[in-house]
Amino acid sequence: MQTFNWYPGHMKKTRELIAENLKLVDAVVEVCDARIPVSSRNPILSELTAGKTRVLVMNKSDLADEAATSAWLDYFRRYEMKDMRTALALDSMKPAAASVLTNRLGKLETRRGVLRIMVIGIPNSGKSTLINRLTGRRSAATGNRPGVTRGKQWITLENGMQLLDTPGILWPKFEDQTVGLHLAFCGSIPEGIMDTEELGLELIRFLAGEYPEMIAPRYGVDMSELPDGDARETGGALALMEAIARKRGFLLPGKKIDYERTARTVLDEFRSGKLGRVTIERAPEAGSGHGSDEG
Ligand SMILES: Nc1nc2c(ncn2[C@@H]2O[C@H](COP(=O)(O)OP(=O)(O)OP(=O)(O)O)[C@@H](O)[C@H]2O)c(=O)[nH]1
Ligand SMILES: [Mg+2]
Repeated sequence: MQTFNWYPGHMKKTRELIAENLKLVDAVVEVCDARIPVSSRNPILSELTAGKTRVLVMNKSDLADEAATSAWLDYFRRYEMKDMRTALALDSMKPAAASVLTNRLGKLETRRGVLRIMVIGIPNSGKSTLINRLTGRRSAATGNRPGVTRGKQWITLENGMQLLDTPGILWPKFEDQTVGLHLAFCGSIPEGIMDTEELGLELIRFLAGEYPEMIAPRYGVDMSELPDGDARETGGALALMEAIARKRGFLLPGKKIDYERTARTVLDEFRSGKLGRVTIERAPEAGSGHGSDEG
């Protein structure tokens, strides 16, 4: 695995922006990605907002495994309720997300008459989409790539509640390369930081191990006929990737495999949910205590 890092200057600025504005708000809504509840939670943000009332939103729950999401909600409620008021799963693409969140936020207390909330999280987790869902219009710019929001933006809801949208931030050093890999799978690290072919291969390897019943029929591949055995190993995953390419006709002149196109297709189909609901990181088993379990 290549090593890579992602912490451009604007993320350092955002960190300062969050620190400066924290005293103005009653609570913080942290938006993470329900498919990767470990890697999509920025430890810097947890540190910065310690002591503040926090609401955790597991967003993009429409793309995640439902049972895995419930297990995570249980876990968060059990182990992280110190200053976290609540954890909830949302699909910000659906109108219902608005009332679910405003009901919860409406229960928070404010010292100023109007409730002020800061929305924070990693890039591409859906912060601006969620804010637009609450306002019912396109108040904040959104996009299918990380780094869309570039500065702070206050938005006022009809009920008077004020929301502060912030740019998504990562942290300077990933403690573990799988964190970077999972963030890249879910599109929270810009294209080009990681090699697309390698990223696609790693995703295929993960899916072959955890969701074989999903990937094999989707691409019409019979896993037992793969020449290189276990698709959970790199050689086997490469054979699966090549089988997918042949099935889809992703070939270059001379019948060479178009790895780049195959990788991009599997990544896109995973990210958009066409492959089905996938949770990459599972909650630790109840009773196993704290700590994270990279799935
Ligand atoms: N399927 C699904 N897609 C979502 C959901 N929420 C947001 N998206 C999509 O995720 C992408 C990123 O959304 P944004 O709202 O721009 O994300 P952001 O967190 O504001 O990103 P930055 O401003 O870059 O930090 C967009 O393509 C949204 O349509 C969700 O709940 N489900
Ligand atoms: Mg945004």
